[in-house]
Amino acid sequence: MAHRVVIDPITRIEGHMKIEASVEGGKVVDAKSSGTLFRGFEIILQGREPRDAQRITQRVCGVCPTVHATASTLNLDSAFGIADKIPDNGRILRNLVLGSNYLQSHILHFYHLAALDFVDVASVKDYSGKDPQLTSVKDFIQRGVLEPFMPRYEGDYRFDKETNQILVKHYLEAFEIRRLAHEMLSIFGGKMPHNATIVPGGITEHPTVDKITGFLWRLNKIRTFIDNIYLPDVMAVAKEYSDYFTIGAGCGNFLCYGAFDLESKNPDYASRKRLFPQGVVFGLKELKPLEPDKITESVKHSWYDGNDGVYPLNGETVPNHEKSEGYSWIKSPRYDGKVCEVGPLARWVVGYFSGVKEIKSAVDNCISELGISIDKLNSVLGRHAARALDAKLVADKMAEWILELKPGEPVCADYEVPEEAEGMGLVDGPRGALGHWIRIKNRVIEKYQLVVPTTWNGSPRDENGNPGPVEQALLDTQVKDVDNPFELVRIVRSFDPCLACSVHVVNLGNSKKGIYRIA
Ligand code: NFE
Ligand code: MG
Repeated sequence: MAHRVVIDPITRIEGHMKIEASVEGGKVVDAKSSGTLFRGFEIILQGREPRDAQRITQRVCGVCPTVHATASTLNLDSAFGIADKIPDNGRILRNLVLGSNYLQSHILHFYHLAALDFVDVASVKDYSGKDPQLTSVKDFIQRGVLEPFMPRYEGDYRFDKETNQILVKHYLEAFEIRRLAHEMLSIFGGKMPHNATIVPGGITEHPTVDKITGFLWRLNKIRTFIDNIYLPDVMAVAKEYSDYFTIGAGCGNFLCYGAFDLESKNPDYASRKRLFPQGVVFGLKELKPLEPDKITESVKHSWYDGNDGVYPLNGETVPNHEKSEGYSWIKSPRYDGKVCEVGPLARWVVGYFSGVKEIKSAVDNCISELGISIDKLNSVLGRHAARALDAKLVADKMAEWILELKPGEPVCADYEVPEEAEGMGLVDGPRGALGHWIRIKNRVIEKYQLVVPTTWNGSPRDENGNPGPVEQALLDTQVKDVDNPFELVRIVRSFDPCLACSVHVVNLGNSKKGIYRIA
């Protein structure tokens, strides 16, 4: 008989996610991923001045607000007819602000969310050195004050004591590095989270020599951390836990909208030249150009009323928590009817198949050092490796881009808000493909739709019964102990899911909802 494993909530991710898996004979035979928060942003935006979109949609998430600023401004640029008018300074500064957020987000994910699946923090109780940070962690652990590290599922921790202690030290150092990334973002973004400067037409901040210098020294410290600590740590995990190159394979289709504009004269976001190119790779074999008309959403198993297979701008957000077939607040986006994974791995697969030189050589070096074939990247560790390579490439490129800024030259183009228009903004954020769509009528928002990266990865089954990428990645996984399913959380966390920042469905009565074991 199948054993039902429920992990609710999944911790060390952003937002509220529940996983249900049926395990039979030690193997996952069925899996369901649910978003347990309602996102009401599309409804909140109706009837507002269009430029509220880039302020309000950033509030979707405190971790990746910058890509919402980017997607919503690309969306407004296209609706206002100025997508080909952004000055180079504006384009580059937008890239630097978005890149700063990529770096903090990837370092956050590896060290503060996922690494403790592989690193035994409890080893610090035997620490015998003099580092004040590790001594204080040791003190906490010895006094039994274990949060936020415990309780946890007990993983099959494989590093020796010294290596675990060094990795915990890196966990602590990563906080400082993320602070630098936030400061760097704030130099041209005003603040983090929720920057104030990315606007239709470009950006409101001007480059000056002192701002460039302040940005660059921080960036160089972060690059040193990525080169000397982050990448080697990911490789160490990859070597010690190499079986995780065969665990957690997803649907095998990879979608990327591209990111970091290298030109601003082509108004078509599906073909504009970007650091990460746009495209779709099916079955890790066939590269196809991105055709936005093929993006649809379905709600068959989501708590919404509406039709299935609908282009986002024609979609609706009509919540219905009573729907009997529903099991998630996440909709099911599909590309040409197919389930697609998005995120750093998708970016790197599409970049690899597109023949981007830096991407190809970094992937080839990585797989040759690990002694694996390219198809093994479709796995838990492949996602971690791609994220680390992503951080390195973006950081190195930022150091080049910042020197292309021209102090004194324009940062923003003029525009008028049209009476009626439609727009679309497509760009990859840290977690993958993000789309915003707008319809303006009488100079206000009539319709706004967002399809976010975790909507793709965390989606429930569609109307054809096809499970979403996380659900597919869980299928067939061997679970040693159904009461301690650490294999499953390692898979889910490799996607870096984010279900954050939406309107909670609350019961204002004080009734007990359930008893949760947090792990
Ligand atoms: Ni809230 Fe996000 C990113 C976006 S994921 S973290 O990256 O958009 O759904
Ligand atoms: Mg949506």
